[in-house]
Amino acid sequence: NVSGQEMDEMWDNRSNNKANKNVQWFKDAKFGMFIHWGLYSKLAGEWNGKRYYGSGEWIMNQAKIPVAEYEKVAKSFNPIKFDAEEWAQIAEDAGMKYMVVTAKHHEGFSMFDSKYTNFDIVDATPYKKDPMKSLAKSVAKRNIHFGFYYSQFQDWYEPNGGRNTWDFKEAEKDYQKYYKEKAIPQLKELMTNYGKLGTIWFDTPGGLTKQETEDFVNSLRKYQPECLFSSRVGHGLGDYRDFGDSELPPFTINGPWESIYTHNDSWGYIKHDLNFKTPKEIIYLLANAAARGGNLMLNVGPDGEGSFPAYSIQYLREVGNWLKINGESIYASTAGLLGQQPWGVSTSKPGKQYLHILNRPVDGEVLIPDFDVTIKKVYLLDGGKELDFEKRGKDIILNLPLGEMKKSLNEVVVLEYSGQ
Ligand code: JFZ
Repeated sequence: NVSGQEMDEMWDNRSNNKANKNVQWFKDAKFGMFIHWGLYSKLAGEWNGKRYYGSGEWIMNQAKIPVAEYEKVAKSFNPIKFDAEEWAQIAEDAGMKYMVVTAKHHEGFSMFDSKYTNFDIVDATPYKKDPMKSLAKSVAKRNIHFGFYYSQFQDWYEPNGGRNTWDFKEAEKDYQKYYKEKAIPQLKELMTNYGKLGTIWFDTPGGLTKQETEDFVNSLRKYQPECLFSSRVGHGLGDYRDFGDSELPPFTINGPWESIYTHNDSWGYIKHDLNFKTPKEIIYLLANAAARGGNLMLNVGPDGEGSFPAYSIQYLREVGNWLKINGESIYASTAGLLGQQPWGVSTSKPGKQYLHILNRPVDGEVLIPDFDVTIKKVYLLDGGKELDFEKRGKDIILNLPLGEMKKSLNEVVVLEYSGQ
């Protein structure tokens, strides 16, 4: 078992945690949308009649599709249903405060208009438009921070890019050349052509030494000094820490961080993956991330036509409805003071603990051990009904009005207090 401090130190090795002065928006945001969208979305987990499972965006690698074959997918990629306003509205209605969309994933295909390759959505597809232009605008209009995911090392399309071993020989790769001729110029395009960016979400570092990574990072910082970089830029040079899929840190972690989860089991769209997390499960993840001081960035995988899965639209709207009532307990909150309890977790604001009742006690009794404060008021966040409470030594006992709590999603109890 690692202690909270050890865990912190472990993460300090992955992220410098030198506070970027612009990181407060990120800490307050709590809930973001991740979007994986590329040519793999059109393949939807199937190649030559064979179904692939796991991560749909890895299909080129899973099926070892040669570049010459994969290029043909672009010729029929035509996401006519893509609607930037609709995507941004889904994020807003879900209560999400930032969005990170794949500009280029490991497959090497640019989902934006790039001068440095013809393997992009404008030059290589019948669609011929840059969806990132309108998306950036629609998102910014709603005061949601916009960002790009960019696979800076793995690029399976380029002879000098990382990790394509089925078309190219590792020994013949010149990573420096790839960074110089594609990754860096493309990142400059992303950082100068799409307005103000909240973050660049780098993924899986490689091919550069620590010094080279520092030079790489510094050369980009100048375009938008306020833009945050994710920790996977490598060598501890990111501005916030990322926890992997299905990895919620087990206790409070200081400094800015996010957990990334995907709505079903794949980042990129897979038509035979219907294992979508329910609104209750999403709220559970969101409450737990906030209770430990971090964010949840939840991924959705639109299909090759540009539509979100119907389940994602529906479930995200339900989460958004819950946040309209209970958002006060999430946004701009800090880690809870009560730790993990049998009934759930808490989040904090000055003079307040928000108790997220994730597991309702059968008898309605909620025990808050060892919280020696003067209570001013206890009430349900939804509707404001005051609750009875009792102090027993340093403990506090609350009684939930179970008969009146019929909703299926978890309720939040507000504890207003002084003297801590
Ligand atoms: C990477 C990608 O390979 C994947 O396709 C997806 O984009 C995901 C969001 O990021 O996969 C990773 C990389 C690192 C971890 C988890 C998934 N990690 O450190 O836990």
